[in-house]
Amino acid sequence: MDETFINLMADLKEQEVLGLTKEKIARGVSHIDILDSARAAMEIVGKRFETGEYFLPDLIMAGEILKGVSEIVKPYIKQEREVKKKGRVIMATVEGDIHDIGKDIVIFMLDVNGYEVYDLGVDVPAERIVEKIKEVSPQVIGLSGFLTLAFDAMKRTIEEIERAGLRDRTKIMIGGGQIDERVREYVRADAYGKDAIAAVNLCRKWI
Ligand code: B12
Repeated sequence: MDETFINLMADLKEQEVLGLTKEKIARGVSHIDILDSARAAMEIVGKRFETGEYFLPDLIMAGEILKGVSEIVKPYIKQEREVKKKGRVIMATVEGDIHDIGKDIVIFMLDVNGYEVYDLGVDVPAERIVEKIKEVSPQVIGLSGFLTLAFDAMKRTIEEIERAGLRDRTKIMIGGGQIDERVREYVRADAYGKDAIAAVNLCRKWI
């Protein structure tokens, strides 16, 4: 891992981080190395947010930088992993909820761990998720939500999946700020994951 990179990213120096990422790729530095550093930086950002040193716009900025880094690095990962994708995962923030930083971190982690992720975005109605399941037959569906309001949207989504007769073919994991085991029971998902690492572990277990 590269301390300079980690510190620049934790300090939210977007241009420097993106420049350094391109420079590393050009020098042939492994994408695993770059992404490990990015992950370490995001951990620092999370801690600074918890302790009140960072505020909401900083979090959004960090999410943007992470997106930028992964966009630069992704084409190189795809080349290496095209033939050996481990499985298909649909990810969405449920209807009525537009929080996507947590979802995008999960997607990023699944992606770099070799899963084919279909990102449906935010405020996604149950019907769109059902359509996408029919289209790509994922092994896992990940529903994200940060609002209390998201509980019912998740419940409805899972009911729609059941109604379409697709529930038995897929595992459903949920996560996001307010989500816990009680919510999992309420919405009848297969598992709750507390963070992106948990999401990767669930996919490993299920696929
Ligand atoms: C950033 C933020 C926003 C940003 C979102 C930007 C974006 N692009 O996402 C903006 C400013 C847009 C926003 C808007 C609103 N927000 Co807001 N927001 C937050 C905040 C501060 C941080 C959330 C976040 O991104 N955290 C960072 C991530 C990385 O944290 P994380 O939870 O550790 O992420 C991990 C897990 O959640 C997990 N995970 C996430 N998804 C999934 C999915 C699966 C399948 C798995 C396994 C795991 C998993 O993995 C992630 C990575 O490790 C929270 C407060 C908080 N402390 O949570 C409020 C918060 C969620 N918001 C809140 C509210 C009320 C709103 C608004 C309604 C405000 C308003 N009046 O307009 C709107 C909602 C609009 C809407 N319809 O959604 C409330 C929700 C309260 C509630 N009980 O419903 C909170 C809790 C703030 C509060 N204390 O009041 N918000």
